[in-house]
Amino acid sequence: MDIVEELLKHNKLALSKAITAVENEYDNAVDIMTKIYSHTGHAYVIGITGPPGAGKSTMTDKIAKEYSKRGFTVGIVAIDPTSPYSGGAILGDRIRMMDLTADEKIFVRSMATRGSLGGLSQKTGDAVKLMDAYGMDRIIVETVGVGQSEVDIVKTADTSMVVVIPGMGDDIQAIKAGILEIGDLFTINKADRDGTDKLNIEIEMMLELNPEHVGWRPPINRTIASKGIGIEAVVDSIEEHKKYLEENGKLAEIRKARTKSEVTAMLNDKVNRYIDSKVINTQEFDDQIMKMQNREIEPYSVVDDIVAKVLK
Ligand SMILES: Nc1nc2c(ncn2[C@@H]2O[C@H](COP(=O)(O)OP(=O)(O)OP(=O)(O)O)[C@@H](O)[C@H]2O)c(=O)[nH]1
Ligand SMILES: [Mg+2]
Repeated sequence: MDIVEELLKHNKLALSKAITAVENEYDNAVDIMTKIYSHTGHAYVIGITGPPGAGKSTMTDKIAKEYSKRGFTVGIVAIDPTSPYSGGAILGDRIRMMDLTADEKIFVRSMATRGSLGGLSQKTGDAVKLMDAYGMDRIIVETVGVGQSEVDIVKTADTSMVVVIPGMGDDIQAIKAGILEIGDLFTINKADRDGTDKLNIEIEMMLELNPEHVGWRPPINRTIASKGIGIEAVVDSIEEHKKYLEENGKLAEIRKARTKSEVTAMLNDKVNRYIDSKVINTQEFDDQIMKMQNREIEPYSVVDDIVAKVLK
């Protein structure tokens, strides 16, 4: 089958095959991405991040169903964490999201991290574009928010939601450190637990001190995701943020910045690969290094010469 043609006709098997091609860097991956690009830019992308076990998958499941109820199609990209924090979470995600596959309007795809987070953010971006070209109205990217790379993945999103839970103790420091800046929305999940009010106040105080959010005050919602409580309000908040970004021209702005950083990453990647194969891994380069060791030549002009040659 022609994967691109079928994908554009809303064939889920084609979508699945296209994501597999991108994930595994098959030969046809670049061709697929090239052909679908002009069909992207319609979906609205929501990033959901937060500490391990916060209920992100449960929440994603419920949000997708709420969107489906409102008549939207939803694609989900779940980043399978292979970090030591979350042993067994992979199977858990699959099981919890299993009943979503019964919904025609929803498509779920897990992506393995396999320890290569750098490449993962590009692959996540490609998976999102494939779902976008397929015609998904909303795309949710779920990732565990523990490191910078995960934060990068969330940058694929138009609206980012940070899920936190009461009783994290000092872990709130971790949220302060990196994730706070990216939160357009905060959701306190497991609000059936003690410490919800205290956490709410803490987040409010942090937001107070954070000058990033001019014009948009990130709402703090409370949910019990496992029971589906509070989900409608979360979806309302997401849609309000979308409206805010659109009405202020900010959506176009952040999407332009995203395109720029994506293309910059692609460019750097390509140039680095080229230099690796044509320069670094050559006998000539080895010889030059040896001469530098012996102080027969100096590296500065060598680098200038190489750059001039490569750019020619
Ligand atoms: N008490 C309570 N438990 C919840 C709630 N929401 C989710 N859970 C439970 O919390 C556990 C973790 O939920 P997940 O949805 O897998 O959490 P996650 O953030 O996706 O986890 P990782 O992907 O492993 O980081 C599950 O056992 C859920 O049933 C809630 O609101 N209250
Ligand atoms: Mg999960």
